[in-house]
Amino acid sequence: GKKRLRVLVDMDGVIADFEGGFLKKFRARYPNEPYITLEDRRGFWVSTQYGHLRSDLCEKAISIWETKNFFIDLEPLPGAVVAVKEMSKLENTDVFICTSPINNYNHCPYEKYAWIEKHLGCEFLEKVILTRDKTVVCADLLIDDKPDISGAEPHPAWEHVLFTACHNEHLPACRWRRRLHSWQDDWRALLDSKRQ
Ligand code: DGP
Repeated sequence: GKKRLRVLVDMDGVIADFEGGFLKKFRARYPNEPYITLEDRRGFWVSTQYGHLRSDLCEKAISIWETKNFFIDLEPLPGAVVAVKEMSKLENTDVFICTSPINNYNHCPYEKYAWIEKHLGCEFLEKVILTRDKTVVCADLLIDDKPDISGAEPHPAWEHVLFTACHNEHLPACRWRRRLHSWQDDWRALLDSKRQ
């Protein structure tokens, strides 16, 4: 097919290791507090699960990603940088990094741009979409680890492909939603399936 394709790639949990970075910094800052291993993570919201473990751990969790250098220090997920660079070099393919910053804007938006420049290169700064509502962004595909993506647009243009993460891997298989299991999975075939 010759159709030009627009792909939105989420950042945290898809190209940047939010969960690993969180756990490492939580354990370093609160060495005497209980924590949730990545194997035991359930549900998208980290603070919700920590709050269920013990109510005061909710705000302790939030303090981790509100601290300076949390977002810039995140490691790229395996294969992500190579995959996104290769994807953006494909013919008839426009790739955007579509990410929701946390509402505490002191460090997060700046560090997200800095992370993109550091790991993907300054040409990708042209491709950043910061939004709290991904449903109003028009594209063919959204690759995102968040299971429920809703907003002002009830019928988003994109097909949401669920990127597998520690918090969503136990969700039952869903007939109408496809997954990308990792960046070792066949993302080229996924894109080709949308070109028709
Ligand atoms: P996105 O992956 O683009 O949908 O962005 C979601 C952001 O929220 C990402 O930075 C991860 C972060 N996040 C994860 N758990 C929690 C939580 O419990 N509370 C808040 N405020 N943010 C969270």
